[in-house]
Amino acid sequence: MFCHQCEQTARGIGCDISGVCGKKPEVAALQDLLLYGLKGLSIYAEKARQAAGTVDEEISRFTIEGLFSTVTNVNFNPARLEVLIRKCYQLKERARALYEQTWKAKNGTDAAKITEGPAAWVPATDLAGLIRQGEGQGVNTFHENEDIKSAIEILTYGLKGMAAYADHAAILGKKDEEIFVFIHRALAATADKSLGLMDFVGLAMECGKLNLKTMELLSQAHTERFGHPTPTSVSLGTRAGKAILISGHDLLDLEELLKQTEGKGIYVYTHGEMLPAHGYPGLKKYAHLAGNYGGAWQDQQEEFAQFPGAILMTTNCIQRPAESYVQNIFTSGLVAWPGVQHISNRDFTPVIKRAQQLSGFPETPGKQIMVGFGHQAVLSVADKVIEAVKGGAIRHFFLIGGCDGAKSGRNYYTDFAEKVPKDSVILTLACGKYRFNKLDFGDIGGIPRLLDVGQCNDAYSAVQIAQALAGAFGVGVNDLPLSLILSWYEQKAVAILLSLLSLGIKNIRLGPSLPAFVSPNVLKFLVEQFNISPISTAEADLKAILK
Ligand code: SF4
Ligand code: SF3
Repeated sequence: MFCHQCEQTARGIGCDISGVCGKKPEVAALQDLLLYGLKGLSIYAEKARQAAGTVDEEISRFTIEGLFSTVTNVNFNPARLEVLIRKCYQLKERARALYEQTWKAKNGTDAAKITEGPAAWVPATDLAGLIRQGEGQGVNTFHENEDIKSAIEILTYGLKGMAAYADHAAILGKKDEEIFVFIHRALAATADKSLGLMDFVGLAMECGKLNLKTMELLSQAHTERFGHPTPTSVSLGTRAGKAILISGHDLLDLEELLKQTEGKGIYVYTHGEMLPAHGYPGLKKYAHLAGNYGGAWQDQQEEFAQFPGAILMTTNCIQRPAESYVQNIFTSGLVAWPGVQHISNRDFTPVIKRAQQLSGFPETPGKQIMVGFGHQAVLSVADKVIEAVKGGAIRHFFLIGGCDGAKSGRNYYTDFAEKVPKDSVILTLACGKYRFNKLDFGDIGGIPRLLDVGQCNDAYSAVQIAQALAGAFGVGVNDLPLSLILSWYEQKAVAILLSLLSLGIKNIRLGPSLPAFVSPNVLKFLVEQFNISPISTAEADLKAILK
């Protein structure tokens, strides 16, 4: 195996024996094969669309589900990956038939056969054969030129992240054909050996633009269903009673769980990226949505072992469950771990039953933290904010956000937030916030100094806030007293980074380390075009920013 798609990749180079995340070589091979199959599917989906004007929605939905299944910490189950791979082939053949039939009907001749590459791929008949096929399709086969390979990888990981958000939006009934068209076109391009470096750089920028659109769609999906988030205090204490912990990003799973647990004496706690759910009127109306438990994903083995109830993992990021809680944990959606019970169709009966068998919590008071500062909430007090900036009460804004992870270097973000001067405001989003969201930052004339904008996909909200402020001051976003201090871990962060770059946002500081899949020349290009820089120390970076 060789995988370096995430930040914790072995030695900062690549996982080649087994994944630091727990991904075994056979799972890596199956994910590589699924991606390869999706390229073949995309080649025919694109051709079918050109010939027939459309492809059926199952093909588009499957493409995003397939991509999302290869994101870090989502699907570790060979059996479920095999099902996806076989379905991928079936849909590829359906797209091929649609293309060839339409071609023949229009032109009276047979369409030229594609005889090699992913479009011509036929899956092996058994799992061992699929693994062998996947072993020959890893990232190192993407291109022989190091820089082109790097650009293809950036595009691929951006597409994976974008697919995750498109899937969340589609689950809530929001779809956009333009997004599907782009994903098929871009995935097909990754297999096209005639394309050069700047083609992929262009596609990566386009991916950033389309990902912003995808996050906007998801934001609409969330706010239309659950209302706009409002500032809300969340308890870190516990309520006496049975308990369920829900993690990940899927708010529909949470809503269903809340409905199904209503009146059953069970309290529901949010974990990780589910924390912003407390800010949505349509979710906080459930009195048994009790509070937030634990930190970011990388602490789950310790924290889940101590959780006296059932645990539900939606979307990502699951880690190998310890023996002590493997009977208590469940997966939903695209998440899968071998031996962990999977919930289909949002019927959470097994989760509820398990929670009822476990002891639950005693009543324990806890600290309160604030969430719910989405773009509507922040922009409703824009006048106050603008006045505070003009009057000198607010000197600078820092967006400190992104993924959390296990590396010790991530203390930088805690350190940075603590050292931000008292006359500056911190905006945060995604699970990286757990590095500092339980600290007291106080306020500036009633404006909290720490504003939790939401999940990683709410980067859309942060962009809305930045653009509105830039508009109010009559400057560009790069001219605002705003600095972006980002942390990345998995591929959704790559998609968000591409969105920010596609908006022309410069001077981003990125850590805790730079992606292993960015070649020296591509990095040079990013530095020249966007002045991206790696984080150094909190003191030095703050000094440089505020000088
Ligand atoms: Fe390694 Fe990350 Fe790939 Fe897992 S996802 S195998 S940790 S690079
Ligand atoms: Fe975190 Fe996995 Fe990326 Fe949504 S939950 S940000 S790492």
